[in-house]
Amino acid sequence: MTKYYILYAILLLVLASLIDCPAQPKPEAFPYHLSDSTKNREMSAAMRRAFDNYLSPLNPENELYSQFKYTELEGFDYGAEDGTITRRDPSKVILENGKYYVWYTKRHTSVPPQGAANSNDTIASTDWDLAEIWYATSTDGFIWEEQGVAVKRPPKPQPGWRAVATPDILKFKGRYYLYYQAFLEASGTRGDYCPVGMAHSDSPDGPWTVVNRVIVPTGREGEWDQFAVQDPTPLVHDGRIYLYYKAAFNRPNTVWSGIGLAIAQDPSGPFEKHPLNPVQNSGHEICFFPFKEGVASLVIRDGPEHFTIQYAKDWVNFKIASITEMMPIGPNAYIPDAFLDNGDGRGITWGISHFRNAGEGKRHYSVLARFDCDLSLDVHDPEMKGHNNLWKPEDYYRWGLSKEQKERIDKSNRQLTEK
Ligand code: AAL
Repeated sequence: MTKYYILYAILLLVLASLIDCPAQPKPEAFPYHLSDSTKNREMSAAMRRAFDNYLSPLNPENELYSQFKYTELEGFDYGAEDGTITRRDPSKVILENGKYYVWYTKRHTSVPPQGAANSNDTIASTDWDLAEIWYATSTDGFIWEEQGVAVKRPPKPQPGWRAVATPDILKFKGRYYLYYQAFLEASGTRGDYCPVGMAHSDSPDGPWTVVNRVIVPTGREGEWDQFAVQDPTPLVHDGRIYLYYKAAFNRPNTVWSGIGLAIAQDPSGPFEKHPLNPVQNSGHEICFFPFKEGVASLVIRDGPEHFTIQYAKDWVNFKIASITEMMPIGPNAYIPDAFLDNGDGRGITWGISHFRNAGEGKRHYSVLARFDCDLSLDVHDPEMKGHNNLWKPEDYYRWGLSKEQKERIDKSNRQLTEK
C-alpha cells in the first residue's frame, strides 16, 4: 500500500514541475487618485474607517463636516460688563411671523455669582442661578431686539422657583412649548441638579403658562441621570416628541457627560426614557437637528468623542460622522425642519451659541454669539469645509504650563542633571 502512495506522490511532483506556475502578483499600492472601486480594495483599519465611517473620506465632500465662523451679536446690553448681567444657553432659532425668535437664560443680579455657600435669595451661586428665560427677535440673525421675559421663576415650591434656565422650543400641532431646567435649589449646592419643566403658549410672544409639575423627571437612585436632566432639546419624529438631554454622572469622581433620549406622544408627557440611554457617550450643551431620515448632533465637549459631529439614522444609535474643531459652545441652531417630521432633514447653516468667559476674573459673564457653518444638504460652501485654523503663537502660549507643571519639570530636570 505504502509503495502506491510513494508512486502517487512522485507522479504529483513530476506533474507540478511541468506546470509553469506564475509568481503571485504583489498587491498594487494604494492609488494616488481615488476611483469608485478604491473603497473595495484591501486596506488598513484606519483607511477602512475613512471610507466606512464618514459620508465621504474627503472633508469637503462630507455633508456633516464643517468649520464654524463666529459673529458678535448686536442688540444685547450687558450693563457694566461686570458679571451682573449674563445671557447663555440659547434655544433653537425659529422663524415665525417673518422674524427669527430665540429664547435663552438671562440672569440680572446685583453682584456676580458668589458660589453656593455664599448664595442667598438675591445672590446667585452660579452664572445660571436665579435666572429667568428671556427672548429676542431679529430679521437677519445678527441684530437682535430683546423682547423681555418669557418665563419667570414661579413661586416656591414650584419646580423652577430657584432658577429657570437653558430653554429649548418645540412647536407641535400649532402650539409652542418651552422646555427648560427647573431648579429647586441653588446650582452648585450638590452639583448642578434639576429636572425639566415646561411652559406653553399659543404664540411665540407668549403669554406662557407654566406647568406646575416636573415634565421629565430625574432618574431613580443609582441611575446615571439620578440628579439632573439638563439641556432638554425637543424635535419631532414619527409623530412623537424626541427630547434629547444631558446628564453628568460618575460624581464625585471624574464627571462624565452622557446624552439621553426621552420620547412622548404629547408635549406634556409622559416622557419615556430610552432603554439604551445614554445614547451618546460625550457632549455637554447639545444641538440636534434632523438630517436625511435620521438625526445629527454637535458633540462639543466632555467625553471621548468631543469635537465630533454625529449621526443616527434610527435616531438612537449614533456614529461619528466627522471630527472638527473650534465648535460652538452651548449652541442651538436655526433648524427650519425641526418639527416637520418629513424624514428629509436638510441640515443647518447657522445658530446662536455662547461664550461663558466674557469679562475679567470673578466678574466673568456669558454672552450670546452667532455661529455659521455648512452642515446643510442645500448649501455648498467650500470655505466652511477647510481645516486647520491657523492660530497665533500667543493663542497657544495662553494655554501655557501652570506653576505646578513647571515645578514638576524643573524637579525632574534637577534629578537628571545633578547626578
Ligand atoms: C450649561 C448647560 C446647563 C447646565 C449649565 C446651565 O452649559 O449644560 O445649563 O446646567 O451649564
